[in-house]
Parts: sequence; structure tokens; C-alpha cells
Amino acid sequence: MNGDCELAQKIISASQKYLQSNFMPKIIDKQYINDEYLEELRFFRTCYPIRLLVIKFISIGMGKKSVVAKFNNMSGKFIVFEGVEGCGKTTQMQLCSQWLESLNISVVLTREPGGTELGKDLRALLLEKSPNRPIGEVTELLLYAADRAQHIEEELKPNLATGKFILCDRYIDSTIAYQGYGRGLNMSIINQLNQIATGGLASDLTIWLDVDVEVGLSRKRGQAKLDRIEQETIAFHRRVQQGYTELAASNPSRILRIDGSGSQDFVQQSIQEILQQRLFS
Ligand code: ATM
Repeated sequence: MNGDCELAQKIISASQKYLQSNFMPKIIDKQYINDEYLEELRFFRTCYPIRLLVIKFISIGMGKKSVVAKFNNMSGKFIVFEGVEGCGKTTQMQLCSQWLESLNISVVLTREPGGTELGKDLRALLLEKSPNRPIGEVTELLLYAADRAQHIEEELKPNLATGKFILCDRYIDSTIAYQGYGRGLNMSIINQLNQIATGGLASDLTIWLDVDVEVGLSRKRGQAKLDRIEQETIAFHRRVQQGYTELAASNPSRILRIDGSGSQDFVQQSIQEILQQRLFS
């Protein structure tokens, strides 16, 4: 680990200690912020938004602007969140965005389908179930590809070019999992379409929030009305899950599995640790 990472780790530990023991006066008083003191602090994992504010505060307060500056100088990153229904992507993306923004990183939250104005119309077509308007399987595949092509040109490429961090709810692996494994469409056609739609743009990192299909669906059923794909059979959703399992196994450096069944804070902490290891070190 290089110096900045060690320092960041120490700062995290220090802020964790603060949250547990309300040590604000000590932390404000710089004389207490020395390596020995920081090394001793090994507590942890609650109230992460406050903790992150404290991280920033201490970083600047110590005159160690390099930690924040390091994040600021990074080029754009494309991070995708994947998983079956009810895996917690939306919540975790929001929390992750707050965390990154607390580090002075500009974040764009977006999704597929529906990340552009055209995409919102496509999303409605794809997800609103109407008995008078059936959607064929190949048509469905093409609509997802159309949404993606527009999303990349209008949203992803321009934001990456200006150094933003993009957190995207679903991308090409959803098509492989849902249309490939779920519907059983031809994988080679799916791969070709993904290539056409993306022009080869791949995520820097894809986080797969892995939850049991039944658990995820029961979370969804407790919420609003189910959409057209959520209403698919349990067997369909199990095939989708199998798709994610196989994708993660065959792309270990791009797709990282996180157990999504833990508490919100624990899952978020795991995401932050992975991002720190993979993108900031
Ligand atoms: P969200 O509900 O996670 O926003 O996703 C929209 C739906 O679109 C989701 N299923 N449901 N409900 C998965 C589905 N989907 C595909 O089937 N193929 C794709 O390529 C994408 C991006 C999403």
C-alpha cells in the first residue's frame, strides 16, 4: 500500500473511533492526530455518511490535502451495478454516490433502460405490461440495445470525457443475463448487438449484488406493482441469477460479487472497500 492509501485507512479508522466515542474535541485538536494515535483506532462501521464528512474534514485539517486531491485528479470511471430484482442496487448506488461526492468526486447516477429522454419512453414500453401490446423476445432485445446506444452517445461518453464518475444501474450483463439466460436468446447475437450498441465501451468495474431470487422478489412484492419483467416466472429469474453467477465466474477482474443479503451499511461498506482497492490504489 502506498502512503496516501495508508493515510486514508488511518483517517477512516480515526473517524470510526470518533463516531463510536464522540471524540470530536480530540480530533479537532491537531496535537492528538499523530500516527500513534491513529494506529490505535480500530473501531468501526456505522453512520458512514457522517464518517465520510469526518474523513474529509480531518484530511484537510491535517494539511494532508493529497488524499482528497488524489481523488480529484482521477479521470472518469464507469461503474455498473447489476443484480436480480430487489437486490438493493438503487439504494446502494445512492449511498455510494453520497460517499464519492463527499470525496469531491463528481458523480452521475444513471440507468438502463431509461438514462435519456428517449430511453425513458423505451423504458415505459419495455416495462409496462399491456395485454394489447405484446413485445416479442427479439423486439425486447432490440429495444434494450437501442436504449443503450442512445445512452452511451448522449450520457456515458460525454460524462466520462469530462472526468465524471458514472454509477450506472445495469448495462450489458443485464442483457446477457435476462435476454440470454432468461429468455434463451442466441448469445452470439446478443454479444454482437452489445458490441454494436456500446462501440466497445466496457465498465471499469461491475458490482454484482448477489441476493437470493426469492428474497429479492419478496422485497419487490412488498413495494409497488410489479413490472412486466418482474412478473416473469420464478424459473425465469433463477435462470437470470445463473447468468450472473456464470458471468462473474468468467469475468473475475471486471465483475465483483458482493453478498447483497447483509445490512444496508454492511453492503455499502463492502462496496466502498472494493472501490478503494480497485479504483483508488
Ligand atoms: P430495473 O428495474 O432494475 O431498473 O431494471 C429494469 C428491468 O429491465 C429489469 N427487470 N425488471 N424488472 C431488467 C430488465 N433489463 C433487461 O431485461 N435487459 C437489459 O439489457 C436491461 C438493461 C434491463
